[in-house]
Amino acid sequence: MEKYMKQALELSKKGYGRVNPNPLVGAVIVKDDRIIGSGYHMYFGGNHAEINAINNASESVEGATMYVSLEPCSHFGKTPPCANQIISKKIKKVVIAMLDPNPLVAGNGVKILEENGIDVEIGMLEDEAKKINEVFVKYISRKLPFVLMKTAMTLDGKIATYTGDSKWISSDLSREFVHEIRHRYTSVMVGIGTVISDNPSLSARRSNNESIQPIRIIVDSHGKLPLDSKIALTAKKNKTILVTTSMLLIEKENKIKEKGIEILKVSTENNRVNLKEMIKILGEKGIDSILLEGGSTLNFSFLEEGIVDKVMTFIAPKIVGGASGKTPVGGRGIPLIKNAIDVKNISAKVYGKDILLTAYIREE
Ligand code: AOF
Ligand code: ZN
Repeated sequence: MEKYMKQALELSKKGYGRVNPNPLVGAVIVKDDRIIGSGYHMYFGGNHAEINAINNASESVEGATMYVSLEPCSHFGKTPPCANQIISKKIKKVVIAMLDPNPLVAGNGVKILEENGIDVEIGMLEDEAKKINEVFVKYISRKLPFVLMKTAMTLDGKIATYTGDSKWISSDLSREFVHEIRHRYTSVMVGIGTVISDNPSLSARRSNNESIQPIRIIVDSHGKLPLDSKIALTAKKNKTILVTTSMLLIEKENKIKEKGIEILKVSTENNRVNLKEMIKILGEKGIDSILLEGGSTLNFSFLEEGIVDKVMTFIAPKIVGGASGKTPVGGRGIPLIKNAIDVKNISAKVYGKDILLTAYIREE
């Protein structure tokens, strides 16, 4: 029954921000139309959801049905395979929202369950499940971080007035949601221009809950980072990576390192950081997700390189005009509409006084 899978999916979301780069997984065990156990993957390296649900069960799970948001695993990883545990506890049926894209599992979990006489049903609320795990799905198959480009603009498409003022365009409620995303994502990234103009702290500050702090990544090809910026002053507390090139002078490099900032040097492309190389290295370092928060030059470069997966645009009911006021995506731009970057699956939601548009650049 879908209501049980819905509950498994809701449970899985409790792991947001804590399980990366592993998947968000929830499981509910049902007997005679009653929930007798439930669990979710709580933190990276912890028990898988299925095991937590079995361990939490209030009675024997023999003959019961398990609803689980991801195919049970079949591999020995940090923990033994969940499929084996399901079999030995004599669970009768397993309903799965989505198959596991992890090449170590990929259908093998289902195969083992079926070979052991367990009924398996696949695909209940699959689209919802895939959306919740969109970061995992990309990262496990390509080892590249999932990139979400977030912008907030006025109704007339500006991210700042012509004087450069930008605090605040979107409402409190929209900004609260941004902190929720910073909590969920492994890293948050900006270009050096944004550090110089806004002096952001790039921390996650949810008002009602404790937040997991994202790794802060600054793209700064020449090493212009002000040593008295909030980023530099808080780097000993919040992990920070400065992505730069050989154009960074050694003297400045030492000063940046003294602040507790990790330096990542990559090759240059048109005198700037080679972004494709950068995200490949970040993926290799285990960073599964990047929340890209501007500025407009870096946003365009990311889009141009085809490395953005999802866009979220808050539109505030304000108009500021001004020909020189910045827009969310700057850079050189695309000369012809026929070559515009198409977004897919666009959806709109009202967020306080703002409208949030969400769309995808590439369909996985
Ligand atoms: C999880 N949590 O609830 C489920 C997972 O690194 P390991 O050994 O914990 O294994 C991670 C893989 O296990 C993961 O990529 C996915 O394929 C599978 N299922 N993982 O972290 C869970 N059910
Ligand atoms: Zn497992």
